[in-house]
Amino acid sequence: MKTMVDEKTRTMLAIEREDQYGAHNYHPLPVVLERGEGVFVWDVEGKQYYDFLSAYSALNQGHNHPKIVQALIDQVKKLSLTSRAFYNNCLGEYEEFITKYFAYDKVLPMNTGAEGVETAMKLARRWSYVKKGVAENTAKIIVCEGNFHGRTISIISASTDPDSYGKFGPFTPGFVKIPYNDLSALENALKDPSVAGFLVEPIQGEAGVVIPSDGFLKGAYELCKKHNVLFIGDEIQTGLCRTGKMLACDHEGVHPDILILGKALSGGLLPVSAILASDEIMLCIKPGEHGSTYGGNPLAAKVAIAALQVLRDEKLAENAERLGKILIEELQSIRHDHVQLVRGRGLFCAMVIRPKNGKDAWDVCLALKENGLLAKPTHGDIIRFAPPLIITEVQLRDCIRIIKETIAAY
Ligand code: IF1
Repeated sequence: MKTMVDEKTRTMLAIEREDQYGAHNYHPLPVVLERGEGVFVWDVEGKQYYDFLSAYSALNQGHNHPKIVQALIDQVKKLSLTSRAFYNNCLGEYEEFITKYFAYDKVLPMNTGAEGVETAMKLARRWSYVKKGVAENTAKIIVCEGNFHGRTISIISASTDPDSYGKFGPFTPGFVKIPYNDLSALENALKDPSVAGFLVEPIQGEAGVVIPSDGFLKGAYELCKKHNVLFIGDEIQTGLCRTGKMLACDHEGVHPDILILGKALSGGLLPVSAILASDEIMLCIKPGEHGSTYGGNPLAAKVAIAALQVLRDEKLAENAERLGKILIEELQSIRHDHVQLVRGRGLFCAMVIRPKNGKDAWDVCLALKENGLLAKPTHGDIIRFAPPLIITEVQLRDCIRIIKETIAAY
């Protein structure tokens, strides 16, 4: 029999321990998870929750998808890491699989999303010097206000969020910031002949699921073509079926010159990222000019193949498209002082909460947690709702009920 003190102690012990020994670079919701399966997670008290964050879309295939776990287990027993000093028998198979899967000539495998973005930045600069004729060390990359591409020094140099870049200077030069979803601002910025690339999220995730106007992505791509600039699609969060298509760029038929993938590329089992491009672009980087110890390791190769197969075999884009319509429609039907607006595409959704009586999105997430659903606010007033894409309609409607009841009780 667990007493209230035990329950409090078990959760609080874990939190206090992290507080004592871990850096304070996060402020997590006060829940301590110990198990995950599919759309569910359980905390150290054994309480079950719907995971409505999916580790920021790294768990599109759900927690511990059996097929992806099996691929990991089978490979880890054989060979997990060789470094790229030697070949291994998995990388070529993965490279052929993923390049054909997304219709590109080449892939450069990395680990975290930020490494993928950094690699894309380096490749765009290199291409501009080698192919476009930009004077060395003058290349510029256009980015959008409100972007989130990671947390390295060069990536935060492109950020407009003080929480990301504040007191981390000096910054990497060469970034031009324009408003998101603004084709005239983009056209103006593209007039600079030293521009190498336009780095953009097809939907801005961290900014709060900000969806551009219809035609923005297509228009941006065409402007980039007109000015011989690379369209660099950061699909780390929006890709891999999250928005109801395999890639968010697919909603407008845009094929990025450089595609950046991460997160669900491994189904949440280990960090796997990648950039894909044509030979003309990718072969601007020569042997020994870029890489990483773990980049393209056999384990990541096999896990990524399985993760991509699951997306396709289980038709997760179609499921996200169909259930996303239900989620967004149901949440938009909520009439409450606290709910300012709901927006989303596929199962990538956000609710903007109007603070009231000193309570904000954080308080709503605490109440949702008590009711068995985990979500996390971003920028104080926005709650992101992004369940694993394997969720069933019955489970989704149960989550909608929880969200509606929680808001109503507010
Ligand atoms: C954290 C945010 C989301 C990303 C896009 C690159 C990366 C990310 C579009 C870098 C990563 C993560 C980082 C994680 C929380 C989460 C996040 F809140 F930070 F901004 F999703 F919106 N491009 N996003 O979303 O990939 O290096 O993390 O593998 O830093 O807390 P990473």
